[in-house]
Amino acid sequence: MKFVFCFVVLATGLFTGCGGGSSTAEKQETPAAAPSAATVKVDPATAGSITGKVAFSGTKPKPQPLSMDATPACARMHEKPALSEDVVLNDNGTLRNVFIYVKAGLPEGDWSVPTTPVKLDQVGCVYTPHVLGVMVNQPIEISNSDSTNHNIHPLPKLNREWNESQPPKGDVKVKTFPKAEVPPILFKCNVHPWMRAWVGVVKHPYFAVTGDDGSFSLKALPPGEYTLEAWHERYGTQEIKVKVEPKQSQSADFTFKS
Ligand SMILES: [Cu+2]
Repeated sequence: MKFVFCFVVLATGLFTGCGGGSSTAEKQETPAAAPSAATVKVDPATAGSITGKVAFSGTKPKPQPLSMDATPACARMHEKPALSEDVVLNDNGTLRNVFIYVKAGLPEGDWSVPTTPVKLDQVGCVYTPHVLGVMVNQPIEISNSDSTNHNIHPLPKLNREWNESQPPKGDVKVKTFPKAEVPPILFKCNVHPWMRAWVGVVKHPYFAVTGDDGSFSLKALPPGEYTLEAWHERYGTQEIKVKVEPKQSQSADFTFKS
């Protein structure tokens, strides 16, 4: 076995079956409030990584301005119209807002869930960030930085749908999703039809979203043969198979075509 399973005995707090150095072995910090019986531990002595980028080829779509005219409170928060983020191309020819995760190949078991929240804000009547990833049961803190009302409305296929308003600078909402869900969950706002965010929910920590250089990195992976999936809201999904040998840094590049 190239990785070590650790069995957490809740009643006593004892750990059995763990390799040496368990106190420093984990990258994930605090375990979830209620871990189940078998939590996967990754042996840092053999862990590897996958890094890559998401290129774009083909006809470049023109960024479309969002029409906020119907809501002056939103329009006046922008000197120039905000642009739709459904396709964002970076200067280096890569594609932003691609959600990448390990779809298959990880060891069976549960993964420690960080208690650190992932943040989703509403700024200038735009969800920020546009695409994000979170682990199953990891808290998502949703805030409203605007001086106008929003109505947060996720439309999951596997998790429970909800729909709640949030007043200007209102209290932060803390939400979780108990089931893994990719393609990511679409978040809408019932007040402002242009507002969209996408939240990918994964049961393990191996996911990333491409930013302004189109790159991604999945670290502390146990050695194994993996299927990576990259998802983009306009261009769909792609898969790559990647084999990670012990301590190896492997690369995997995607290309989306228009
Ligand atoms: Cu809104």
